[in-house]
Amino acid sequence: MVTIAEIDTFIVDIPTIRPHVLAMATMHHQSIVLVRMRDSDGLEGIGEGTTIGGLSYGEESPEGIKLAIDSYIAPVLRTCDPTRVGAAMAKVTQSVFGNHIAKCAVETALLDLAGKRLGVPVSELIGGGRVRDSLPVAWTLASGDTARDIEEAERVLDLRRHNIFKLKIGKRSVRDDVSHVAAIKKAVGDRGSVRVDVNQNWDEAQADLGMRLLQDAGVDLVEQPVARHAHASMARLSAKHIVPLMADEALHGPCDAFAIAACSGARIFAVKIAQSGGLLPAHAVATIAHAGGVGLYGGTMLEGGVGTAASAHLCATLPTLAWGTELFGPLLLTQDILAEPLRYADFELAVPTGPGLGVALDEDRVAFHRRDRTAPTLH
Ligand code: MUC
Ligand code: MG
Repeated sequence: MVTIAEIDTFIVDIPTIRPHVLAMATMHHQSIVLVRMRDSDGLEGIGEGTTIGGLSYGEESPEGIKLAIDSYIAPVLRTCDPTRVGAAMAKVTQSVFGNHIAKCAVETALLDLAGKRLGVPVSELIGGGRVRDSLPVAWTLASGDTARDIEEAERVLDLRRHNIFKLKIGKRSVRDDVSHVAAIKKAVGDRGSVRVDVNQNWDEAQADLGMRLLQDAGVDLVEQPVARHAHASMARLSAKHIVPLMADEALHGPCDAFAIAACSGARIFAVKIAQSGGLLPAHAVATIAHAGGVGLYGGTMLEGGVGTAASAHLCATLPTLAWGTELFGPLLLTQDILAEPLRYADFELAVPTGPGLGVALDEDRVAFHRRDRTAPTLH
């Protein structure tokens, strides 16, 4: 039997190109957790598990993700046949509760290994296989300053890199946030779609007002306006407003997807591989959405190149993806940790075509940004 000979988990900290202002945190860097696995045949698989703003976004931190993998998941994986990804992940799930981001990182590495072994892209190993080779990709305007956001939108429109914009709101009063969004929508006009993400920061009454005003301002979608467990509020808001509500933090895998679809809590799902616990459960989330008439969007945890490539492979298998994706993570970072960066052009991200994830790490950059690197000696 093939076995896993080596598992290395480490954190790399990469500065962002500008402060990224979200309702719950302002990011100045991203902490990416990478997993590298070598099997007994010498093949290598890589995976990523990344969250946002330490512990401010969710229940897993970068340090906790590494600890869960090193102390609890790796010992189980050492007893598994890595060529049987579903069986290995089922065994991991028997002994590790929750920890979806950590599970996503190792599942990604196993899928990378499996794809390399079979000589096919990861997207051919999920669902019915790949149905698209490129994905529409949004950009998040979150500098914290309206004029700077408009300049940024103009620049990426000129570059033909993005014509979908997601604005992070929820920090200021509802009316101040709406004025900020309306100014950006006015500047962008029909050249782009403007959406907002409230990251759970409104109560239902604020969301009611916000959704009405945002709809009048020409906004196309409102993401997670209320708390993730407030399914009844989400259902009332979805029924009341024409602008669709998208679930994000509320979705931690297929069980949540089923519950939200069943109560009509959202008309769009942001499918995230990390939040779902991997590409395979994320595909199940998408299948439930499809069965329930819920639209699909490929979400991000602002991953670096490895996690973004993995998300792209998942999204490439979805027959319907009406709301596009936001797989722009590497573009928010000052350094790309991939040997060959992902390709963004004509408002789309090209899904890698090589075996496995189809990406490789830039080993020098990774070594430099590794949190546990030994300090360079001065001569
Ligand atoms: C989120 O809540 O969706 C996605 C884009 C971005 O800027 O933040 C993330 C997180
Ligand atoms: Mg969100």
